[in-house]
Amino acid sequence: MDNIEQLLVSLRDPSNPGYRRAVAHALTLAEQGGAAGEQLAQAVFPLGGHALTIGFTGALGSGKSTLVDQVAAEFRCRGKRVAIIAVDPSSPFSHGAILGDRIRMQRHSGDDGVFIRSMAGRGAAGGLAPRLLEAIAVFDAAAWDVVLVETVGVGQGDTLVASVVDLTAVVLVPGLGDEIQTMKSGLLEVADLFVLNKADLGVERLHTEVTSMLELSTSLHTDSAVVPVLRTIALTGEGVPLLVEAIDTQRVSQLASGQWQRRQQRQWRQRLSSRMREWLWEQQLAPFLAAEEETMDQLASAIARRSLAPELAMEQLRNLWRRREV
Ligand SMILES: Nc1nc2c(ncn2[C@@H]2O[C@H](COP(=O)(O)OP(=O)(O)O)[C@@H](O)[C@H]2O)c(=O)[nH]1
Ligand SMILES: [Mg+2]
Repeated sequence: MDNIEQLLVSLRDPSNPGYRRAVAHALTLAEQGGAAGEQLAQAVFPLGGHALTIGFTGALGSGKSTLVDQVAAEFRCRGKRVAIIAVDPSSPFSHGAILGDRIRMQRHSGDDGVFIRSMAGRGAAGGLAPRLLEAIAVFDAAAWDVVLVETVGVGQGDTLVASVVDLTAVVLVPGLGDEIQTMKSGLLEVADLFVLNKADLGVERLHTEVTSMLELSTSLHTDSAVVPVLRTIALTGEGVPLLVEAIDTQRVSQLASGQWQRRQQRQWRQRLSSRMREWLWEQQLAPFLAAEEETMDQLASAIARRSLAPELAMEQLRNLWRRREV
């Protein structure tokens, strides 16, 4: 199946017996990157642009997996084909959590309209899987209507998911005591929807806090759509149909206002910049640093001995760089 053309044909036809295997294979290629991954990415690009991608971010244990499972079920009720990407925490302490996720989502096994894929979060800053975007593009090309992405749930990296998905749902739960903290770390800026999960435990106070925070921020961002705040009990599925309704409303209103298109353009700009950065690093900076390893060692040791200021070391490096470029 290493022939990309052939793979594409199988990817386009869900009724083909080899379809799921083709999707899995394409995902693996996309994740591996390299020449084959790039060839695939280029081939699937024109086929995509149809899937609705939704990121779920929030603290570990806030119920993201449980919620994603319910949201998937709700989309299935509406006749949509749903792909789920669970970004695994690469921490050795989290194996239990991953296993838990698998068990929770097992009820979809046997449903051809659901495809679950785990991706390792290793490597990428903030714990986001490095080739998440490419994996989403594969699902998109393979005619999945909805792609749900569950993030790791640790640290600032969770806001990164917003750079790869259409809509970001921030999941909050009562009793963590750090609601305000969470808002400060950038989640407020990326949220298209707030989900107050574990509503069975009482989310009145949390709701008030989030609402007042949103009122403060909307006075600053006047061109953004209103960010809805929804209550769910993921354990039972309560509130999930309303959440899916809100997702759809958000999509429609952002498309109408142009916010959707502006975000896509912004995302592609960021991706192009970061690819240029990577390219420059690989082509120029990495070979330069490798060639100047001895100089780097000498400079570093001089700085460590405090006989050279880092600024002067930088000047020397810049001079070396400029001379190299001629
Ligand atoms: N009480 C209550 N517990 C929930 C709810 N949703 C999820 N949980 C529980 O919270 C725990 C963590 O859920 P999980 O989906 O693994 O969270 P994740 O780490 O964010 O993916 C599990 O024990 C769930 O059963 C809810 O709405 N109410
Ligand atoms: Mg989870």
